[in-house]
Amino acid sequence: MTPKRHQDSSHAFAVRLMEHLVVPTFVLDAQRRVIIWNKACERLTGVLGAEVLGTLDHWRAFYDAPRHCLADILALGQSTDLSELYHAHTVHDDSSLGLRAENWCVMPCAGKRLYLAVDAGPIFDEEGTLVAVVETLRDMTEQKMAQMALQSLAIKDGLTGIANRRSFDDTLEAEWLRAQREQVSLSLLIADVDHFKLYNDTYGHLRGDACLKAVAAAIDAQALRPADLTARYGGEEFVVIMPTTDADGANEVAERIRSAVSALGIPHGGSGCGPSVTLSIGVASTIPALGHTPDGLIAAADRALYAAKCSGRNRVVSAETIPMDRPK
Ligand code: GH3
Ligand code: MG
Ligand code: MG
Repeated sequence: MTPKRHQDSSHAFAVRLMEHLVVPTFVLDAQRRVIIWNKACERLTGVLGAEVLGTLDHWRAFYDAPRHCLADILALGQSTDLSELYHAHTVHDDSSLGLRAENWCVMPCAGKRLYLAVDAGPIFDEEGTLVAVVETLRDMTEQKMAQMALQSLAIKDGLTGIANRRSFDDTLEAEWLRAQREQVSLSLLIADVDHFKLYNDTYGHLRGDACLKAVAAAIDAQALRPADLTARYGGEEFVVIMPTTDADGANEVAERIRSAVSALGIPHGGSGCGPSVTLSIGVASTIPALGHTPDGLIAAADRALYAAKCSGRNRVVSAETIPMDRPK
């Protein structure tokens, strides 16, 4: 075989190898035109090589509006765009290794949204000039969905779907420190379903669960600011953290919540304590002083709740001034 023929056949072999590689792969030349679009890439994207070869249209396989893919970013040397364009990304210390990123892709031709892990690697000639960029793709959708489900399980209450006790503790700690730093008000309310033991005894535990779900949704719907957090504190007790909200604002929210739950009209008459399910609510607000912990705020809201129970239930009581007992 002559050297020329040998070169031709090894080039043909390299192209065939790329074509049949099980990893979805496409290659751009230095002008970012598609020069290889392998079969696995066709299967993943639903776009045929014939539709994109020789064009700058590879983005159409992944997104529904023009934008750069990772291979373009590498070819253009614009890695500063990565955080804007990708959900997650890594820039290797050694630039010859290229770029790595992850993203949710619309996949217009495949007809399903996929979470793709993408590597873009540069190919240089003997002089060190960039001649092509290879982009390989991995479908990570299942792993991403499983990870998101686990994350959601860790922060959500299983019965009501609102935040759980753990996210309440974490959020209160974070908001406390922020309010302390910025010296702004932080408010907390604790709501407790009135005579709920009697509700369970009268209507059964399953209806009790359904009642808690409805009450949680009604409370959550009234905590309107994006920064507010509604959580299940435990049993039939719910909490709302209201950052940058003073006592007046917090009392308004609490009254709205009380009235919304009462308006649900969940019958509680059979138990002989009122026509429908109601809440008692304790509210506390403070501008956190240095050296204090959120425990004082919780204790104050709890005392206000106790006062609401003792003074007849279905009401809001505010602990306007909070004696902060224990510095850290
Ligand atoms: P009060 O008006 O003083 O708050 O009276 P209460 O009966 O609501 O208070 P108590 O603390 O005596 O009862 C709370 C009840 O909440 C008892 C418990 O069985 C019920 N409970 C707690 N968690 C759940 C739950 O997840 N599902 C159901 N169905 N009931 C629950
Ligand atoms: Mg209770
Ligand atoms: Mg109760």
